[in-house]
Amino acid sequence: MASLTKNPNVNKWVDEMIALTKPDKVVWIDGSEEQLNVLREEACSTGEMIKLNPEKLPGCLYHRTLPNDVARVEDRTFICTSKKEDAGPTNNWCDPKEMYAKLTPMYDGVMKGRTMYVIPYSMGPIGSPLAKVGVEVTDSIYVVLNMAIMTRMGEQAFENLGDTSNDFVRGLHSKANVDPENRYIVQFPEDNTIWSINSAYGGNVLLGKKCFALRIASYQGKNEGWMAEHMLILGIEKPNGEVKYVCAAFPSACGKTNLAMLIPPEVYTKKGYKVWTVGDDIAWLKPGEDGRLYAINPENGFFGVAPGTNEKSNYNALASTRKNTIFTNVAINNDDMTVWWEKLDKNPPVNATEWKGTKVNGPEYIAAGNKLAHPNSRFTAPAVNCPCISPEFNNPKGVPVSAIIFGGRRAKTAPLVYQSFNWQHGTFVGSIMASETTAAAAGAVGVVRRDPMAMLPFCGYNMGDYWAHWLEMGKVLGDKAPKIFNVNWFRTDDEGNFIWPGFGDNMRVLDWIIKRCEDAVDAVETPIGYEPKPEDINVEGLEDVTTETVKGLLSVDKDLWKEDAKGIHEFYAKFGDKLPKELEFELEGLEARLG
Ligand code: GTP
Ligand code: SPV
Ligand code: MN
Repeated sequence: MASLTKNPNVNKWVDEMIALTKPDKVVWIDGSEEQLNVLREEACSTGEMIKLNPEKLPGCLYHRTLPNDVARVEDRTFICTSKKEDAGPTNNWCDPKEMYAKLTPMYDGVMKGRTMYVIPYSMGPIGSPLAKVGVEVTDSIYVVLNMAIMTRMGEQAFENLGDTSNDFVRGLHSKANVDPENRYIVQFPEDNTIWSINSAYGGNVLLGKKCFALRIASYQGKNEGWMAEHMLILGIEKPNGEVKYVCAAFPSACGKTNLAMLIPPEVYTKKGYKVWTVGDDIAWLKPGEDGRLYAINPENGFFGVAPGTNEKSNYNALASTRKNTIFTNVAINNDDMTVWWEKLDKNPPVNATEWKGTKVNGPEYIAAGNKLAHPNSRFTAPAVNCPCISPEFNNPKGVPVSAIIFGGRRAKTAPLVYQSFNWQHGTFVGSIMASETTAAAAGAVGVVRRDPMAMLPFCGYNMGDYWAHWLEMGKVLGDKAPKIFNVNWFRTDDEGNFIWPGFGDNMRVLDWIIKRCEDAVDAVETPIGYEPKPEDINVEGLEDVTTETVKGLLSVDKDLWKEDAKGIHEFYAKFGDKLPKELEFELEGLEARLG
């Protein structure tokens, strides 16, 4: 099939990939519905995808991956820069030459008997000065159909690139034999290149997402004066119609999609407050002409965690999945070919197929201690489906950011919310983030680990240089910089129950944050930062939470924090002289204030 572009750089690279992988057939993805329909039919005829109930879930498809291929694999993810220190102590590193030499034989002829799909895509709105183009070649229809939802895919991306530019990210993916022993997710930031092999799962293979929009883009952002962050973007509309935008960085499966789409509690909706979603996972941020920081969402859909999503916890996410959505590793209700996952409702299907593909009696299977859906099962839903998608979603300029919020899962240490003293201290607050691990990555769940800015698995260069870049951006933005906050929805009581109701009620905390940005409310200075006066968190309409509860949620246990500071010293020590001295200074300041 003929190429869709005259761009010689693209054509040369695609030819090289064809020569390497030797597919039987090459299909250029133009992005048309006709072409996508042919691929959907083909995938359903081979069993790769399953068509769901056309009345209840129109346009929806189901896919299950191999049980050994259900999450990102951080230990098999590499940053290959010529110098080891440019990848830094938190990334797996390998010399690019060595890595190319190791992987090239694995790709040699890997697409024999298969079709190669060439996917042009734009990360960011078409025509946006902040957008960037990628081309992914893959032997997976599942990847094509997901990229069709997650990105602006097809010929239009080549219009953005033009006929001569060489500024596109080259992504090579083959599922090969889906062999976990030979699975590699490799970024070559210096070559604008990503090679992924032996996986067919989400973040490992939808190369526009974590591999490009975070790992490669964070590296580009450092060199070009912008930032790529693991952040949601939301707009809070106030009763007077004004909209304030905030970005929030939480680690994987720690609540970004939920916060991005929240429905405020009645005390707020009846006054006229509303929340608009711009993005739920990734933000690209750049100073605008007015000197403020502007954010775009490079994605075009949501690759969201299914379990826990329901009418109450996230009405808007659930509504987004009712048409033209792909479900991965959830359970099927065979009576009506719909989908089910833990906490969707209280009625697991009796005639169920669990995520690995075995027919089971749902209630009995669960009673025996099993899960019907994998904990990291996901939906891929088009952003246009979201009832609260922001009118600014496609704005090529992005939205101006008033506040940046960090957060993680901490059972004890971190309070409900606090504000940093300034940008430099805020960078410190982001750098010391820690969170309990989740099912979004392979490995143990529930272990506390440092996850600076929620970027530990996604920073495409030395984290010390990344912090320096943050500090530099603060200098560029000056007094127009967003205010920086930290939140924790996950404090638990002695029985391990979450104390804060979370979800829609997180609006009560956002309210205080916005007021702080407007200088409309006072704060209390504590050793760790500014905290709300407990009575300034609105608890009207809450059943189990009083101002007294809030007071508890805001308490700072100095001994726990002193213990934490020791851990931070150890963590910082890994970075040697790459650690910005400003952060060392902030850590000393914290310890001095703790006494
Ligand atoms: P990634 O897509 O992996 O980056 O995840 P995410 O950060 O978008 O997380 P998501 O919003 O999908 O939430 C993951 C899990 O956290 C779900 O099981 C939610 O039910 C749960 N969760 C989200 N928000 C809250 C909250 O405010 N409180 C509590 N207790 N749980 C929450
Ligand atoms: C995450 O793990 O942070 C995700 C899902 O958003 S994945 O696309 O697999 O990275
Ligand atoms: Mn994520």
